[in-house]
Amino acid sequence: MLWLGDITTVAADAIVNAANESLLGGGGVDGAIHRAAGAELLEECRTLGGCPTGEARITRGYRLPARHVIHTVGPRWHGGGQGEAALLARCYQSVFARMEEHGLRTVAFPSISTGVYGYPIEQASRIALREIHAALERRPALEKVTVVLFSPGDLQVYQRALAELPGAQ
Ligand code: AR6
Repeated sequence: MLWLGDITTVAADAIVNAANESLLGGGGVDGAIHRAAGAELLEECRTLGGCPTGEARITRGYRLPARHVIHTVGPRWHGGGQGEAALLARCYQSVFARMEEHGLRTVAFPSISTGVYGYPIEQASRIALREIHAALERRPALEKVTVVLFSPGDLQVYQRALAELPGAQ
């Protein structure tokens, strides 16, 4: 379920992009996904008209090994008092809703919001794993969910959060 590496190399029905509301690319994992997928991804994103925070939009994967990209927009961290936790949870829920609509069974997530958007990773990891666990219980069509961490330190944080997740073992 937890993997250390580059999400652009993952072959799955979908990989998730931590995008911004424009859906027109950026730095971090967003930049890496657009570089690896090629210019056609940006062309398709231009047709979508953006995406509000907490929602998700689906495109093809183009040159990626993944068949689709599900773009979601995580919340920027403003100290935790502006609904950040609920918005982050909605990102995960929105991705699973798009998967169900399109009959997708396997997905890889990055750690949404914990880079440029500054969400503390200890808190974000607990929300991510709680939502993934809930989706695996509620959605029988869901086969495999991976979280791809980009540094050993981030992987350790998620491993600790997984060990503490109620009902996950
Ligand atoms: N594979 C897996 N994870 C990665 C990769 C990769 N190739 N590259 C970075 N990460 P971020 P955010 C990790 O900043 O915080 C963009 O400019 C990274 O180490 O990509 O949601 C968008 O356009 C971190 O743990 O996303 C938005 O403007 C995690 O991915 C803004 O950043 C998320 O970091 C979104 O910020």
